[in-house]
Amino acid sequence: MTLLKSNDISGISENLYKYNKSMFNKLGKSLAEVAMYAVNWEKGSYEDYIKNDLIAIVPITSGNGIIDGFSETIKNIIEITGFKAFVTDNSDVQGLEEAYKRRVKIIFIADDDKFIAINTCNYNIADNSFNTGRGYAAALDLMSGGLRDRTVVLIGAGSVGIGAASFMTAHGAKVLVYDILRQKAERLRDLFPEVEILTEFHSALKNNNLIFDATPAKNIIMKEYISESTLISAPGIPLGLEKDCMPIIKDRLIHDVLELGVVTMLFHALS
Ligand code: 2YC
Repeated sequence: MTLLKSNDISGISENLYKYNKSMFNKLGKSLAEVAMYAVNWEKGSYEDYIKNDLIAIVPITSGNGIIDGFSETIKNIIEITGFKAFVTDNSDVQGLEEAYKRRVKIIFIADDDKFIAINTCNYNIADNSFNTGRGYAAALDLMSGGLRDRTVVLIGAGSVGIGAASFMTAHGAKVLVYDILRQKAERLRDLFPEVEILTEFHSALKNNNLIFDATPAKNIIMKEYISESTLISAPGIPLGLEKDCMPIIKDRLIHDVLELGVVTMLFHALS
């Protein structure tokens, strides 16, 4: 998992309103609606939850320590969906105590290895990587008009790839998975037997126009793989596309640093 730096997230908060609108214009759904689709939300409108449920973010000082702006950015992303959220005054255990004393519904916490959201009532635990995969797969489904019977090339079989595969297989896509560590691709196929393992992904990228980049690698998607009909879901940083792909792929790309994954975590934790 790529560790964020403060300047990776510095521009997110002031762009949230615009980003949410662009998501709606591109996919016909807001960030919250894409997330609800991703987690198969069956609880009707979430307005009642907004009124009653409070969300806390607890800064965690372990490992590389607090990332300046991280908790505040998570708070702002949650609040763009309409929920009330706050960053605890204290970090770590004292912050957890503060959140519980304020009887919050969901607690977001992240150390260097895991980023989760905990539901204090039903014990749901939403993992950022798995839910980022699901949220981005739901976005690819919406951008493509539906993944049923379509082939998707999934590069990366880690937690993000597993989340993506769980959504895509459930929605009838034919998933071709490649991972530089074959045993990770085999582990993903154990979870989703209908998935096919690729021994290399270059020809698959040339012959298919739906791509999910679930790797932390740079520059693995070159412009010779991109056509006018290519659609790409590429969560997180670094972005796996080479720079000269951008004028070709244009807005047929779903990519952000944290936003869609965090909102999908929220609705998974609430569900
Ligand atoms: O400020 C804090 O509370 C820090 N402990 C937060 C550390 C987050 C580390 N994780 C990451 O940078 C990446 C993010 C892309 C989300 C998942 N991992």
